[in-house]
Amino acid sequence: MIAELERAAEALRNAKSVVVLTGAGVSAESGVPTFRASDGLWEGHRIEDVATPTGFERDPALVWQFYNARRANVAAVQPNPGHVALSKLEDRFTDAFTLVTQNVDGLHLQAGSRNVLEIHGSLRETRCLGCATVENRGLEVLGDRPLCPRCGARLRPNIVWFHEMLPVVIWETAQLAAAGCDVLLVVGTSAVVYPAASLIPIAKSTRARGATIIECNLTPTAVSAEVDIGLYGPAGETLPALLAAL
Ligand code: BV8
Ligand code: ZN
Repeated sequence: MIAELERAAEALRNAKSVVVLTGAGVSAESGVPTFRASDGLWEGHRIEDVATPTGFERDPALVWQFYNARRANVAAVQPNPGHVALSKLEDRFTDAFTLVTQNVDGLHLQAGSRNVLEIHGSLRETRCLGCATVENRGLEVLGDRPLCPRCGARLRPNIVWFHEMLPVVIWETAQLAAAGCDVLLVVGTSAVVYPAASLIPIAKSTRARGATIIECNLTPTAVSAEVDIGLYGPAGETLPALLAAL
């Protein structure tokens, strides 16, 4: 691991622009359940029942119960040393650093990361089905049928569900950053959800010699064969170690 750590530090030292892609694994040590740790069930619910537009149409109250439970969970947790290490890494790259996250828990922002692209939305935000207003409601638990204070229509979580498009400008920005980076750090993701996972081939293919891909994960993943450097262990340990090796 030491040799890999030194190779990863060397790649970062020589990088002009860095992109990080994070998934649920970076928040695991904060106590936020990962998405796939269970067998395709998520907090006891089937994904199609709680994280798809049809699931919301079928039973909006169940979906709001699921998201209210996740809001309450995230309200009770703190960023872990992995989140903090990524915010310190950004300090070293000033404006050539983009953190793309699949997570909706807001813990990167809470840890001080600044250039954060939340490509799957945010637990803190609601979106009105009537006037489309997006509001940051913090992590207060909303009822199971919250209504828009402006127009009275039903609210939904401002989250990208399965079968939904990612927010266009945010996703375009993420792709452009990945296409132009020297190092892509992939942290705590099983890399099976698309289009998020496509940032890896994008980073590898669009530059003359491709970016250096570093994977920081508890275990190898579906993309481990494609990465240049693998740092395996808890992100709360590997990321601070990587920062210290810089
Ligand atoms: C789209 C918001 C199309 C919800 C999420 C069939 C039909 C329809 C679509 C598809 C299909 N087949 C494929 C698709 C595409 C689909 C998809 O990718 N499905 C997957 C399941 C195969 N994608 C979509 O539907 C996307 N939209 O395709 O639209 C379209 C096109 C044009 C026009 C209209 C529509 C939308 C995808 C976004 C879905 N929303 N989140 C919410 O969060 O409430 S995705 C959800 O999965 C979470 O965001 C989560 O982050 C993400 C990915 O999971 P991971 O983050 O990777 O988490 P996971 O648990 O899997 O892995 C954790 C990793 O960490 C593990 O490797 C573990 O080892 C590691 N780990 C654990 N502990 C630690 C650790 N590592 C380090 N340290 C630790 N301590
Ligand atoms: Zn409204």
